[in-house]
Amino acid sequence: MVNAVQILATALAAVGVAAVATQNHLEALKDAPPGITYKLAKGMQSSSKWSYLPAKATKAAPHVQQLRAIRADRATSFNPRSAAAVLGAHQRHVGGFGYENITSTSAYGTQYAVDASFSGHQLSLIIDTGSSDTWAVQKNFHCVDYSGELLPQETCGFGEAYPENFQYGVTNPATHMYIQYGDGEVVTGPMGFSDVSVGNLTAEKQQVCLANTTYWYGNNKTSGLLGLAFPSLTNSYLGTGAQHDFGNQVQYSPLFTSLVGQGLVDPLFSIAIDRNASSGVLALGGIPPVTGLDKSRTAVLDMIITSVISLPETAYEYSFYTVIPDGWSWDQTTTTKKIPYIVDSGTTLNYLPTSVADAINAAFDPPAVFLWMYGAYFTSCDAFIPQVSVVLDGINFNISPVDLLYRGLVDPLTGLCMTAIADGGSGPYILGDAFMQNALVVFDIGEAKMRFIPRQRY
Ligand SMILES: *[C@@H]1O[C@H](CO)[C@@H](O)[C@H](O)[C@H]1NC(C)=O
Ligand SMILES: *[C@@H]1O[C@H](CO)[C@@H](O)[C@H](O)[C@H]1NC(C)=O
Ligand SMILES: *[C@@H]1O[C@H](CO)[C@@H](O)[C@H](O)[C@H]1NC(C)=O
Ligand SMILES: *[C@@H]1O[C@H](CO)[C@@H](O)[C@H](O)[C@H]1NC(C)=O
Ligand SMILES: CC(=O)N[C@H]1CO[C@H](CO)[C@@H](O)[C@@H]1O
Repeated sequence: MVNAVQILATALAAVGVAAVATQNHLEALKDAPPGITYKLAKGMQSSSKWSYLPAKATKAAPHVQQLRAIRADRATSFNPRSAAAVLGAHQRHVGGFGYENITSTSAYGTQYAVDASFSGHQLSLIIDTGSSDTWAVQKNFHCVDYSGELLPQETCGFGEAYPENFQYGVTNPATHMYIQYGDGEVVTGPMGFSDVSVGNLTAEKQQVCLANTTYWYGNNKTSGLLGLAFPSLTNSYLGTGAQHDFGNQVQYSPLFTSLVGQGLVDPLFSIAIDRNASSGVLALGGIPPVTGLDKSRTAVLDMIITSVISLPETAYEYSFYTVIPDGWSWDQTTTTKKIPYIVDSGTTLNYLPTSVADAINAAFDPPAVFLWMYGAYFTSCDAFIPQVSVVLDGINFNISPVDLLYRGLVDPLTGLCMTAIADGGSGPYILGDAFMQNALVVFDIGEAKMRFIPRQRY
């Protein structure tokens, strides 16, 4: 017998490629960079029925949770789970040219934390749209280095460890989570069940991990991570320790899938990032009550899933919500080449194809120049800023001039400031916070659509 949760899990797994590709945009999926696959996500309803959805998808969500930004504040630290970092690590691995230099731009990785609770105990968790498992570190965990050597717990940089055990005990049979994130971080520990609350919603008996061994670059504030990607990316394996190969994997219903399966929310969530990435809002089941939305102009795009093909020795499974814009326009110029872009709040800058990044940066006055040391473009801190927009579903999403030049990010040698338009090399490309600050992004998993509503606040 197939129950509703299974159907949902299958639908959310997004492994299917649509039978009919109706848009010429989808031609763009044929040219994936090495090590990357694109798949069109499959929704739960047939595509002929989605005409009623724009209204539904813009319904206000009562389940809103504030996000707090945690910025990397050291020259050598960055967010190893951002799309830029994951792809960079991967491309280094396969020998491609990609984002090698991003590690030195560090200060521009952003993480967002949300207040959640495990069986009523409040925890600050990083939200991650690229992975699916939800976990918190347990009290007596082992902090290790890349070789498994034991380090003092503080080295891993967690906030408060979760002091209790699983509310409903461990899974039967015993399983453990083993996840390796893009830049090498590893988290493992037993899996069990607890009530998990976020945004005033509680998933009962949610499968989670209480991590007992971690190789982790923490921020000293968060205790774990809340994964918002697909069930197919869950990393649970039979047994208590050593075996975590594909044959041992047992897929389970991750947090958001459970919230939907338990009838608590519609299958969509949305994220609004505030300017300067100081905070934001995660809304479950609808859209948050944020200001400046122009709901008359909602862009609706096919949801594409970009996966990093995992190599046996890396074993990371990361995947990203991706769309194909119509193109870019800046000043009097437009480009209409259709290319997939990952939408990622964990990446600060926008990463564009070299020719487009060059052209937009040349439109600053004085023109921005590429500094290899940072892998980014810099121009005078009082430069004239061009009008730049990304075109989504025929709608121009202007990127505010405030988001195009970081007046606070000054190269000490030249005194120049960094722009938000970076070179994405061979791709995939990224719409990061510099874009997301100008839109509300709706991840409509039920319909396999990404919806964007322009947002202006000045
Ligand atoms: C972590 O938990 C597993 C059970 O999943 C156990 O076998 C292992 O010994 C524990 N490791 C540590 C360091 O506590
Ligand atoms: C939580 O949800 C309940 C029921 O939906 C509602 O009455 C209550 O006001 C909500 N609380 C918050 C803090 O949003
Ligand atoms: C966390 O705190 C330790 C000291 O306990 C410090 O060395 C480290 O730099 C801090 N990490 C971050 C990301 O702030
Ligand atoms: C946000 O950015 C604007 C423009 O760069 C700046 O004027 C403002 O002070 C910033 N706010 C914060 C809190 O950093
Ligand atoms: C600091 C650093 O590693 N810079 C490198 C960035 O990437 C280019 C191209 O691969 C190298 O030439 C730089 O040395």
